[in-house]
Amino acid sequence: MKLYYSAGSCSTSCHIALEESGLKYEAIGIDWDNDKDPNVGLVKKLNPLGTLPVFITDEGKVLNQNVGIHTYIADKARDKNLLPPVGTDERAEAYTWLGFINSDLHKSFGMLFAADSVSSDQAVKDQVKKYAVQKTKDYLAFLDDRLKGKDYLLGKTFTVADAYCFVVTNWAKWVDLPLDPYKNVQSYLGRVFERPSVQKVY
Ligand SMILES: N[C@@H](CCC(=O)N[C@@H](CS)C(=O)NCC(=O)O)C(=O)O
Repeated sequence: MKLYYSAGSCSTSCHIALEESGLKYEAIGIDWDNDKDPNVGLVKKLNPLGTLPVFITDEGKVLNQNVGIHTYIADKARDKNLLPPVGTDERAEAYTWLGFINSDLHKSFGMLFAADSVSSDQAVKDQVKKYAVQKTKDYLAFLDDRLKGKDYLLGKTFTVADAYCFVVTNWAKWVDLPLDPYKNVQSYLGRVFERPSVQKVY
């Protein structure tokens, strides 16, 4: 299996998941800003949406969404418990977290990254930024509350949802959003950071 990713972006989380899985894989770093990188054109062909991650299974199937890729990796390495078994409440809980990270937290940070390009009008940019900052803070406060007394999102066991949550929440640094008010989030990030998989790829 092959992963195209760019360092620090959400696709890094798939890289962490692969490392946790112990599966054999190839990870190819993409430099979006380098037109001469032949993989930039290749990835855009493989994924017309123009986003990473792009993942190719050993059977040649192309996957281009975080949730699908994380699930695929976890299910290929069942012995590593990177997702709870199908049909359990815990599996549904893990998907609830993947949904929150993918369509709430990831997207509110995404809005912050995009705020400067939504308009040439500074007042509009400021308004978008204000809205996105508030949304992101609301999500971080929710996450902080839910992490109370837990090592990982599902309790004691690390799952692919933690890999994704770790990478996305760390974007707070990139947008100067202090994490000091979210003590549980801070200790959680420190805990995930210590994992050998994260040390190797992050
Ligand atoms: N819906 C996609 C979104 C992936 C996504 O937003 N990727 C970002 C990096 S975090 C990207 O490739 N952005 C490049 C761009 O939009 O030009 C998923 O969940 O996998």
